[in-house]
Amino acid sequence: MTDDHTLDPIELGEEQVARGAGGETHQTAEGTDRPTLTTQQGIPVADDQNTLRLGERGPALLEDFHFREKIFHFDHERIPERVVHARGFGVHGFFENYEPLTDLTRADLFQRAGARTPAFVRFSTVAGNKGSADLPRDVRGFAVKLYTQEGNWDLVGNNIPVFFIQDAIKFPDVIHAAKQEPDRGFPQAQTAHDNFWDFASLTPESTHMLMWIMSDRAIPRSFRFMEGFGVHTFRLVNAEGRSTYVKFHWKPKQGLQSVLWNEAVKINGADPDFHRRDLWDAITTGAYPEWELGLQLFDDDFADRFVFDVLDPTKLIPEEEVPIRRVGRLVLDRVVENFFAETEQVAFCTQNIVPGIDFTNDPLLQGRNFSYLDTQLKRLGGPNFTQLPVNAPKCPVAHFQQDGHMAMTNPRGRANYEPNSWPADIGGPREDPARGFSSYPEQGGGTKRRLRPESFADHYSQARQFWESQTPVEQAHIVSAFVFELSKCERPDIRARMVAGLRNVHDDLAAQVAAGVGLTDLPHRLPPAREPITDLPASTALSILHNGPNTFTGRKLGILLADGADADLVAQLRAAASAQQITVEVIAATIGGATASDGSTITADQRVDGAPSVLYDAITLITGTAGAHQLVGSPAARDFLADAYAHCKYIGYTPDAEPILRAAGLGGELDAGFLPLRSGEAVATFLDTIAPLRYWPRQETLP
Ligand code: HDD
Repeated sequence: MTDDHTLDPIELGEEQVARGAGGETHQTAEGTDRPTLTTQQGIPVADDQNTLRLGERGPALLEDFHFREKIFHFDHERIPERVVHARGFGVHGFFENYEPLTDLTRADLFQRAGARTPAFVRFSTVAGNKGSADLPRDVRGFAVKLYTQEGNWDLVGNNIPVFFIQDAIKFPDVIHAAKQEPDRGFPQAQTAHDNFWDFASLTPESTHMLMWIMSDRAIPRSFRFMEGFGVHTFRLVNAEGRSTYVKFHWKPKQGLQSVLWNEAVKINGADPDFHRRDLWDAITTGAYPEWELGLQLFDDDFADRFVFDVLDPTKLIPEEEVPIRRVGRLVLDRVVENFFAETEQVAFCTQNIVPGIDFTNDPLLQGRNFSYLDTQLKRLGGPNFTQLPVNAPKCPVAHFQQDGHMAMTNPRGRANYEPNSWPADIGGPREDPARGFSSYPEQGGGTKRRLRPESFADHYSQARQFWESQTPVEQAHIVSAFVFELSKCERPDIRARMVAGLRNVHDDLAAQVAAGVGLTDLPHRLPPAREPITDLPASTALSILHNGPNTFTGRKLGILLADGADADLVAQLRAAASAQQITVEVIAATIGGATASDGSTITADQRVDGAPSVLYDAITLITGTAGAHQLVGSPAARDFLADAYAHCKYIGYTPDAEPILRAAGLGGELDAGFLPLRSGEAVATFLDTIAPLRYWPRQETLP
């Protein structure tokens, strides 16, 4: 400190040196070149530590423009969070087209094999506010902006192929019911409360989606391991104007994977940023996640004979009935430079489609086409949000729209209207009927009415098909999720009404949920609007476990280490893991690590009480005898193991480590999910064995 109480530059840490936008640089006391701190007006700042004041202990002066600008700007940093999908994480990438699809669509991005289209993808949860945790039980948004040469195409989808409601007019109701209750402002980021289940149990059309959100689809292990769906039926339109119906799918090359509910609860505490960190780590280490774009293509004949209405967004088309054609890949390979500029300011709008793609009359889609544009005005403050770099098309833009808040790219030339008779250089653009977007000339007409079509009346058959398509492990998880959520409802009549609705799905499900919430008598089933079909064939595409990865690649292995650990074994594990793009983290009683058997120090990435085993896909326990006894005394280490066991994870262990297993209550005969490890002995085989990710037979033996 100097006498006049200003900070000496030498005392400023790295982090205190503000980021400049470039500009003039100066030599700091450490001898490095850094930009000079300036105001927004570019005026160099001499002192950013003290306000301008009159006298040593006198009042601050209004004249201090730097202070006023700094505080003014800070006061206005926040913009309204999204009314839904507030918490999200966006990254850049590209879409690569496999082969020309000219027979199906004139959309530019599908015209050439190998053509790459830049993409921005934002994943999100729906109900939680911006600062909520990553792993509530919730739908995940999967919004893709494709910057094509003929304008931006936004495919604003979810990780679930159906929706709660059939008509957009019910959207405010379903969202109000799901989010925090208005009088108390909680519970946040969860549907486990009376309002949600009150609405859901009174809205039979939500039943199919309820099955999906009570399944492990709603607690994905990471954004990388989930599917995406465009949900609605859209149209592809080729150059001759022929239309083909299409449903869009994103298929993760990494396979599907979810966590268990008990893990999700703990992950939210241990690392509320679990999903965004995972994506950030994967991309920054070069393990770029990929999805294939799948098209389900069908015509009017199929639509007419399909047992459900293809315009009903609560229905899917089983892949077994209309197989998926994979037409390209989406690769996410670049993290954002600035979270606010990109992830917060990105504005997806379902009405952003390009020539060659068109809407259908799905009433949910039609309503969305109003809502998204409208919400961006509120959120981003004016009509020029399209000029923000993340939203701006990467193809030429020419129009007569002008002015408004924050106009940055303004039309040039004299004419700002058309028709006009000015020459081309100042007369502005003209429409082009041949190249421009034209809506598919669908026949319409009928009586003006508010109604729900009769063809939307079946609310249960596909919910039952979903249930019957799950493995027993997955069915058990669905039952527990219903029981958990309904047990949080204070009103018994809501619980009973929901169970009465589930009787239309499957009596096995209804009976198990009823037992779980303590209903002694199964309530009468709710009268359905239409009798459900009970013999739809099971579809393996609907199960996560049938679509697992069968490789540990891209997953995370935790090594709990203590003194006396076999250094060779750790080195071999690391090498084998790295060859398969598996992330390894070493966890120890202190962040300093442990002393290995050869006397070397193995440093830790995590301290055991900061890295519970829920953060890892499998664990290994590598200790010497003395080290094992040190860990026995650590509650965090015991929890680490007990949780890994209860979550059906594979546990590799060295023989000396057995005392900790016992201390964690894992006595008795160890099941086949425990894998003894010795250095030199087939470490790669260990990695192959843990490829199924969980040792599910254990679930049946757990209390
Ligand atoms: Fe929506 C955001 C997905 C129905 C109104 N929605 C939003 C986002 C996703 C979805 C992924 C986040 C976009 C982002 O990351 O910025 N929404 C869906 C899907 C739906 C759906 C798959 C059904 C198939 N949504 C839906 C309806 C309405 C809205 C029926 C209104 C009538 N959705 C909005 C919104 C949001 C939004 C209020 C909030 C923030 C935003 O748009 O940009 O306009």
